[in-house]
Amino acid sequence: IQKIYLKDYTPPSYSVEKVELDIKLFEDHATVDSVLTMKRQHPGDLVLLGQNMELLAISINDEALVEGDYQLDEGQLTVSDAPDDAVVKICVHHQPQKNTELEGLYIAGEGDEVMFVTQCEPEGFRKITYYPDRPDVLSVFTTRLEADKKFPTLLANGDLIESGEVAGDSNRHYAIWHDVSKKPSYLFACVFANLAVLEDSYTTIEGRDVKLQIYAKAYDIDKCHVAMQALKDSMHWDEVNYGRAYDLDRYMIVAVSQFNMGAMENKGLNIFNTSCVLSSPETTTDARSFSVKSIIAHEYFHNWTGNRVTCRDWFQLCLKEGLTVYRDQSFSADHQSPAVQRIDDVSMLRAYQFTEDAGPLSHPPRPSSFVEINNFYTTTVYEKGAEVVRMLANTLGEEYRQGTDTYFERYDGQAVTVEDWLSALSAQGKSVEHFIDWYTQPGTPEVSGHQSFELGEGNVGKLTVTLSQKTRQVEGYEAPKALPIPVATALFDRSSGELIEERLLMLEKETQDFVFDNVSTVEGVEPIVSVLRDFSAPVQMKYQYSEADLAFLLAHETNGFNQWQSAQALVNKILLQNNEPDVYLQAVKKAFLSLVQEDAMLAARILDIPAERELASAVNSDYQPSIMKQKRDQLKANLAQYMLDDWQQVYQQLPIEDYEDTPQARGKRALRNVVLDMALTAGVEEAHDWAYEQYQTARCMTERLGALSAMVNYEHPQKQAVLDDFYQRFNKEALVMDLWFSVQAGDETASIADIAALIERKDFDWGTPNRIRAVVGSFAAQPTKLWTKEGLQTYIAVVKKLDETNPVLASRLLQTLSRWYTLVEPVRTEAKQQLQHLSKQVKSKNVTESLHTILKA
Ligand code: BAL
Ligand code: ZN
Repeated sequence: IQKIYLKDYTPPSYSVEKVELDIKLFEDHATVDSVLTMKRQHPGDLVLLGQNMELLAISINDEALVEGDYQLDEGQLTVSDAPDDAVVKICVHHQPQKNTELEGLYIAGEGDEVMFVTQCEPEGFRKITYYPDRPDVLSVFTTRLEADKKFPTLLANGDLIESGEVAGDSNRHYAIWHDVSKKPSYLFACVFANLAVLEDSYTTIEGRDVKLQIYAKAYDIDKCHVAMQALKDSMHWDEVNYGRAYDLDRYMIVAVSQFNMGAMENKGLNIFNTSCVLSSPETTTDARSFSVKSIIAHEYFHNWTGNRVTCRDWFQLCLKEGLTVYRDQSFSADHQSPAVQRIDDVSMLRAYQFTEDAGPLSHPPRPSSFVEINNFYTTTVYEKGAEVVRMLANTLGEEYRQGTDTYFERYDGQAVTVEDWLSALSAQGKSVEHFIDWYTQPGTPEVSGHQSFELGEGNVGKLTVTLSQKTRQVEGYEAPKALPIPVATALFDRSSGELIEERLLMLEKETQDFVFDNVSTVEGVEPIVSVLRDFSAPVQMKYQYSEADLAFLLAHETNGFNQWQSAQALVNKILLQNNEPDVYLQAVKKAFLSLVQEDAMLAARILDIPAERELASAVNSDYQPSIMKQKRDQLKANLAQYMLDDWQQVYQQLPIEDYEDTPQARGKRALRNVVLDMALTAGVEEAHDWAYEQYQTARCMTERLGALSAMVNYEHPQKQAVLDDFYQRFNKEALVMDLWFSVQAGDETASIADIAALIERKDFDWGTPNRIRAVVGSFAAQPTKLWTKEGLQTYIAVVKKLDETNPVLASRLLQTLSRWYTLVEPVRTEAKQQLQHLSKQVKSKNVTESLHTILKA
């Protein structure tokens, strides 16, 4: 297995000035004829990459090459003495009908619903034809598609310039698309399908009329309006916030059920997992619908951050992903309570990225080596990458926007590096180039801190905040350096609860004192500092707070994120340090009741108790899932009991209302479901009736699913009847059936055998990652089941099966087991043995690399 290193990067020997593709789809195969107009740029061989295909013919400047004129091994075709100007013609043959990997050109769906689509990022184009398939080779593509007329929808990037019937064959037709923008091959896309289309238009700030099209199955087309509106909102948002307008006359989105990622930003032709584009109140929860909007925004924002300015090599993946995630998070924060947006982003970061960084898969946002780049589409590259951009933006303040303008002006049409990005941001005068260490150093820094106060005359004093940082040494990396860590703070007067001062502290050394002079207090009492407001840096913050301090901040912080964070810190003291719950219970009840009217969604979040998976990431040895679960359940039960009288009152203040898609209405629905769950935990008898009533009268999926989950999790006598009813109502809706599977796999009372039975069902579709994730994801979220002999056997069997058909997905699922070595015996040894056994059976590069890394722990 070959490892690739960033330090070995060399620029391509040849550019591709233009490329003409002719892709013909037949009943059991496809042929691809391509003409690449190549030009030498640097000394070296002419290298083309290709996999899983048969080379039928190759010529250079119309001279046919025969074996011996080129070398072909391990997916690389090399011509050693090619001319400086080379028109390379290639003809290949492959079978997308047999391609189950969801990469390259592949089949999706079955029967009447069959379609063929592409996924090229990162290295799928080489499964379509031989090509210099690397992100720093940009070219202008013209694509001819030809197929049977049973595929009336023929789409590729750019503009449609011609279409018609194939001469001499009235059953076949063709379409020719031309994309004027230079792009790397990973942004190529084409589609052969039978789809309906929802159309709209948008006029850019530059006056360009853009045709907007969302393609989906005819029966799904009325679920595309949310996405269409989000697309228009995103186009406007990017003009206002980043000064970026769209640059083609057409923007297309295609919905496909079988897709490994959420979506893909191919130039002018995004391909979306149906789960990330379809939305309707009856079939889609609020949470999912909101993420549809963010993902639409994410892919649209890539048009500038990724497509027009792209990555020089795949080590720079976080350059486009971190920046684009930061942009979609900012967009989303403008469409709901910003505190809730931040809470959700940080919860996700802590539950997944912190866990990844705490184990053998730890890597920096810009890794320095890889075997299989598909294994690096990680939360570290995406979410930690976004946190680094957030720190840059906050550090630069108003100069951030000028910095991004410089980035786009300087590098438009180029393939660049993280260093280029930092250099553009630094061009206004304030340098942020030292943030490069955040991109290259792995591990989550731990920041500890405390404060001291000297009171002077007239209740005015000097407050000193001492902060220290430490990052663990990750094997294979240099000794960790001190990083620039922006710590947003606010001082509060302890007696009045008033905010005194806000300040951004920049911790750059191992330990630093920050002095607040002349702090006026009301009664001379030491002020309290709220640190890391809005989670201003992706660190583990260990500030010396007493329970009383945290209760104070929960009551008085004006920053909703830090209010929530104070509740979380109190929970951690109970679950991880065995504190008594009294202070937490009082403080959280008070905060909850004061937030209910003002921000229902935030009120619901204040009751959050971190998921078992997140709690586990803080435990590095002898982790006992059942003990952790017991403690967590106990605390939840305590809270539910403590607020027993509130649930009824709050639930009744939240009657089912007509569906509205506003932050307030979504907040009320979220709160209603949380309160229902708490009431059931508290054993409120009537709550079973509320659940049943809510299920029956639900006007949208958030209400119906909330009720269904409550009835399933709390063993309602009608549990099976509502599951059957849900099935009857929605069994034609694949995405809703994913929820049906997920609720059952997440049912606390379900045994491993019950989960295995779900996997064995006929409608557990091994070709559709959404369905697999629905079951396996809910299963893996329950450590008490996953970390058992039978649990591991069931989980690993899924990975093994997918290793053969969909290695990208197999490897991602496997990564969930990366913390096996932290488990208490005998599960630790059991897990190790099962993983070792798996390593003898798997074939794909993806799973092999992940297993190798995981087993090193
Ligand atoms: N570029 C892969 C999918 C995404 O991040 O948008
Ligand atoms: Zn992306």
